[in-house]
Amino acid sequence: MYSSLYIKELAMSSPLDGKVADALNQFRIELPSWGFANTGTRFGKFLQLAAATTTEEKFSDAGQVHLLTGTCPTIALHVLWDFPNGARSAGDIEQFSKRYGVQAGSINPNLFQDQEYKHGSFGNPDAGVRRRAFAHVQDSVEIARQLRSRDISLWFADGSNYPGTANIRQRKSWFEELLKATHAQLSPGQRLLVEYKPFEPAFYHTDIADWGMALLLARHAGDQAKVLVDTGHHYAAQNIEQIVAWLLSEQMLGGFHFNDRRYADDDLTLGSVDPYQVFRIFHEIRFYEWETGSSPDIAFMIDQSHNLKGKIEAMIQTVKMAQELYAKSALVDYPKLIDAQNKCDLVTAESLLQDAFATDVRPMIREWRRSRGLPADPMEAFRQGGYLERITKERSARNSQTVSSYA
Ligand code: RM4
Ligand code: MN
Ligand code: MN
Repeated sequence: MYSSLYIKELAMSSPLDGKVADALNQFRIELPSWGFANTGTRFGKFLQLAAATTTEEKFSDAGQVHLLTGTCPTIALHVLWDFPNGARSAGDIEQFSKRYGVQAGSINPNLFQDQEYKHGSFGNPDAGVRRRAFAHVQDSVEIARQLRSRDISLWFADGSNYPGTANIRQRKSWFEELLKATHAQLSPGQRLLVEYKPFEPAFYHTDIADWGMALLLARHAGDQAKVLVDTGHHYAAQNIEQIVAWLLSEQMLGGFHFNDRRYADDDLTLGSVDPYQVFRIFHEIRFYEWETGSSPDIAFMIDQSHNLKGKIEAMIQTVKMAQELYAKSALVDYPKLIDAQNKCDLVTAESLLQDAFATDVRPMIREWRRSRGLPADPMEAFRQGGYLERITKERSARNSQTVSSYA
């Protein structure tokens, strides 16, 4: 027999349940193919026997995460790493999508690994290297078209290490020219996402160092270009949600690369260091949607490579955390918030965010999962499911042969 108090609590919690369920029904987050392969730090790799060694295995692992969470229908692909035969690999990718139930998501050209790019790609003083970089981006747009992928996501390692060694204005104009030329290659439904990063691997200047530079370049390129915010690509203490609010109001927010960090671009698990930061970002997005009645097209993506945690577990943990924080952000009472803001009632306004953040949404999420035929606890289901044991057996020989040294 339920006590009347319990029944009262249930009835009181139902509007919250509805808000959480609506938020989770909307929420999708893209997995990075590179997050399933062996990666490391610049000092070396710690090899995992279960890590994916082929593009097909990356699809298989991403398929597991989607199967258990129902929230990750797409996988971001890196052209150099996932398309060994360039555009000709697109057919294989389509097969993998069918086999493993995840579609190709954003397409990421690689403009930083080849020897030619030692001094940059779009910003390289050598016109031949710039042409080569542009040709690679053109191929990437073509790959995206073949796979019906909407977003081409550009991150540049371009920059310089010492004052006076690069003509910053000249490089800016090369970027303007080539991003515009890239935009001209897009089909109507496609988008160009421009990512920024203040340092690393270049340590004196990077050509697209912050959101303002990315915004100017995207505007110059054309209507289908938007800014991509990688949460790890900011100086410590920077107010990322303010950047998000500004990009929303300029209708220039294209997507996110989510990860957490303690110091710089650490690529740690989302929400592991500062979950309130991510909650505040989600809040700005939902508040904007509520106030304007619009639903901006924002690609939520994970950009994390875990070299210590098990890769699939770390992704499941990330997706669970992302869902929790997104669901919490759906609990902010906007009419009350606007009223408190207008009256300059600081404590009430701030508390509305804090109360939503403090709500334990996990029981509601478990309920939502059950209602969708998903395991109530995807991590537990993964640990019980036997997938990890199977892939460890299948892949360990190949993984133990991989070179792990840094130099
Ligand atoms: C960069 C950036 C890019 C990612 C590369 C591998 O720091 O975050 O998005 O593709 O790393
Ligand atoms: Mn990124
Ligand atoms: Mn990064």
